[in-house]
Amino acid sequence: MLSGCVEWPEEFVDRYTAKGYWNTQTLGDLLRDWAVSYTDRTALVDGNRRWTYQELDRRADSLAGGFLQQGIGPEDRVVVHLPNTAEFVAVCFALFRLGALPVFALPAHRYYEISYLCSLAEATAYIIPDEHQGTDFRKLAERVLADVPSLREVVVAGDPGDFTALDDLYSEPSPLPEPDADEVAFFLLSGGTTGLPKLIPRTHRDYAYNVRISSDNAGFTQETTYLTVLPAAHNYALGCPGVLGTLRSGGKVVLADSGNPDHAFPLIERERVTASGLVPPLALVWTDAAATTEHDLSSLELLQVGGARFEPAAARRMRERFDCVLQQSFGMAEGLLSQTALSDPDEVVIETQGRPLSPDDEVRLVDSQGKNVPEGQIGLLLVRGPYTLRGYYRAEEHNARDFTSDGFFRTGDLASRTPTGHLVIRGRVKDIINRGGEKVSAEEVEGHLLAHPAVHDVGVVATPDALLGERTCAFVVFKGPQDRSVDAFAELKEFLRSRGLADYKIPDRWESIESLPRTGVGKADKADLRARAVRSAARPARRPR
Ligand code: OOB
Repeated sequence: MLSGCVEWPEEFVDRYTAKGYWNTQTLGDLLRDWAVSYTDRTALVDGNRRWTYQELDRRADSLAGGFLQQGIGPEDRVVVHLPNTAEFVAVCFALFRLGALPVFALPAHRYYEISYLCSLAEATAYIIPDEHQGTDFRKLAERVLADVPSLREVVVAGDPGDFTALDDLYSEPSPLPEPDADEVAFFLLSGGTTGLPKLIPRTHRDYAYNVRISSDNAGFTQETTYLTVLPAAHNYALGCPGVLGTLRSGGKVVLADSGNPDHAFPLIERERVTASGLVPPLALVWTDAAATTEHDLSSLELLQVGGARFEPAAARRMRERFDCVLQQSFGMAEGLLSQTALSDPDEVVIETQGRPLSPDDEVRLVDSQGKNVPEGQIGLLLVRGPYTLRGYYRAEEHNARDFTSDGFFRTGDLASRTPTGHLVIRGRVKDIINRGGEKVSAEEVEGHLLAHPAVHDVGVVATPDALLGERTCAFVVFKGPQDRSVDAFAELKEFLRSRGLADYKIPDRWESIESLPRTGVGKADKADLRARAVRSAARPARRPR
């Protein structure tokens, strides 16, 4: 396995292979099979473009040849920063076939995240759109290129400016390297328990299994039309079952740039969409919009909701509003997927986050000493299994903390289990804000704020929100009393933007505080801060700009 990654111990390799979970096909091989089985059926719809399975397969080969000529080869890390477009899918398969390793950045990421990812992964190439939602990605790339020594190549989907055009890379098919299925296929980003995101290596065989079990659990077939509204670069929409699970089933993937009902509902009607995956805030918006829409949504058979806690009341309303199956989905880029089944009764779908998908997902719920809690009680969720990582990439120190000595991943989530084995996610101990499915590491934002000369100390916590579930609240201890104004917060926001932080990480609410409350061991008392944030939310917000 790629150096810097942690292998599964041999006994597990043998077990997962013997049970047929893992096999020798790479993700690139799978597309070859699908092109043979599904030939000229539509694989992708992107605006007015439609690619068949054969065309996607041809494009993947042709692009892979072009990447190779450009000097991008096996084990090269390539930061892929593309929105939901057909190019995203073609680029993924081209890189899978080469054994080059996509590092999936989210469309919302900006200079700070991208330069960090490129440096951490020692990326040789960076793939971008020309522009997306008002941002010129070529400008972003210029900055990143100047700062990251390993980066040699910027490839642009669209008008390349001074860089290389993706369209120019399509070339005559040439012999390609043949990566092994036990190798890393790509990197996902961790939602972050610590300051900076970590890279999660996913192998061909573990992810192929992930895609297989999740598309089976969702009942995907050739008749499936999946609408991709969340970023396809995120595990949930990529392969749970998402884009890859639809392609595996011979269905049609409709790529959308936004989940806004104004955009999504006409697409559902036009393409006769049968399934989609949403985060809870989007589920709320769809539920409201469906009441008055003039669009025909009757083709919908399955709506998945996951990424953050879905309140039972909201789930119930959605279940009543849409004449289709609701599926709760609890997952993580690190691996474990727990989803309700199509046949689960309403109460289970509304109240639980389903059951782990593999019979060999070993889930433990433990107390702070690592002892199993009694059945039905809340514990820290640990997991080990055939598609859950054994270690982050190049992160020995974190790995020592985030994994038990026998290889269980400490998810940082709190859960309980019903007598039927369904998981109910009850909270978490990791220091993140789950902003409607988008994960914000408190430590990361605090680090940036501490770099501002007026800031003496800072604590970032979640505050409850009716739409997003949680929003971010920053408690700031200023160095001087003159700084404690709304203007000072506006400046801090601007400061975070100027550092190139993704917009979703910028705190929604700001409070100044004399000093941070401390726990007995001197750490910032986040529980106290959260309680203060709830109290202050009852007062009018101080939201600069
Ligand atoms: C998904 O993946 P990530 O990596 O962005 O975030 C994982 C974390 C989990 O550890 C948990 O804290 C939270 O997001 N989470 C949920 C949840 N689903 C994820 N918390 C409560 N209820 C849920 N249903 O978010 C992800 C990956 C694949 C499929 C679905 C979600």
